[in-house]
Amino acid sequence: MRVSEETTTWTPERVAEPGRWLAEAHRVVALTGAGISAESGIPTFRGAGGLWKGRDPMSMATPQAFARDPEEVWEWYDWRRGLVLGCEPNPGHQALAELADLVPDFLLVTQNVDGLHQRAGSSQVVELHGNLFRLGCWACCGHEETRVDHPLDPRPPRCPCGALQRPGVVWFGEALPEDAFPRAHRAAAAADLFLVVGTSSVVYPAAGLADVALAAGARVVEVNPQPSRAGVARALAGPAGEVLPALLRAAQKFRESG
Ligand code: BV8
Repeated sequence: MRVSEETTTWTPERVAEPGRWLAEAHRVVALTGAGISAESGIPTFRGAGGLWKGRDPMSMATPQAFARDPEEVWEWYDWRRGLVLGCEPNPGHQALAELADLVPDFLLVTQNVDGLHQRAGSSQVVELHGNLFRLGCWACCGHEETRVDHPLDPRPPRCPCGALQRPGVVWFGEALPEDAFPRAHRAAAAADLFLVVGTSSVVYPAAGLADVALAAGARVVEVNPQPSRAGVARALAGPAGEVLPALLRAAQKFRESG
């Protein structure tokens, strides 16, 4: 793991400078990963334990797994929906929702499929990897629906076209939603400041967005107890639920001081 020489163990005093960067920025992008939902009680993909309900997310989140055993994969996502519905957004999600009111041009891009950013009040959310509560058609007929009732059913329901329905998420080896990544890429290329929050930065093309921002001259700030990104202007080594509210307060304080 390469750690920036700017790694700062998180303390409220040490977010003053990144807070000023945030207060002075015109175009900000925040890219979030599973880590921002960790304090809400949702396991990360590669965290300690790493198994969800005894299954490895990396082996379940593939079209091959669904083709092999649609009921097992469907039931695993149904379990995740139940888990997420029992969780609440945390102060990290809420801070990013408030950030949208502070920054003239803010885009929230998430790899997460749990919908917690929306439940925290974020309105503009680019979901690169889909959403647990959206259903698609396994035969790709184009039918989509959003279901928030739980449990849906232990077996995959049928699409109106007769094929199985599938979780409306992007599995490994699948293309991202056609408008999501280009929109995120454009915003990263135009950003003054790019926040990387709660991600191990190993899944592409999402992980490449910070490199796009860096190449375009943006400052990159990482928020993660175990920072991993290279080339960042500052790595705040702490939990998003504490660091993001402090960063927002520092920016608001700088703004108020005129
Ligand atoms: C694509 C939805 C091309 C499902 C997810 C071979 C064939 C095809 C593609 C590939 C291939 N080899 C590699 C690839 C590319 C592949 C990829 O990147 N693989 C990796 C594993 C090497 N990517 C893809 O397949 C993508 N598609 O490339 O398509 C294409 C183009 C055209 C046509 C056809 C194909 C699709 C990737 C999307 C996969 N779906 N999720 C589901 O959820 O079930 S990805 C999954 O990983 C989640 O979305 C998750 O968010 C994401 C990334 O993980 P992280 O969010 O970073 O989570 P992680 O656990 O890793 O890290 C958590 C971090 O939080 C840690 O750093 C930790 O320190 C930190 N943390 C912990 N606590 C806190 C905290 N931070 C802050 N606060 C805390 N409290």
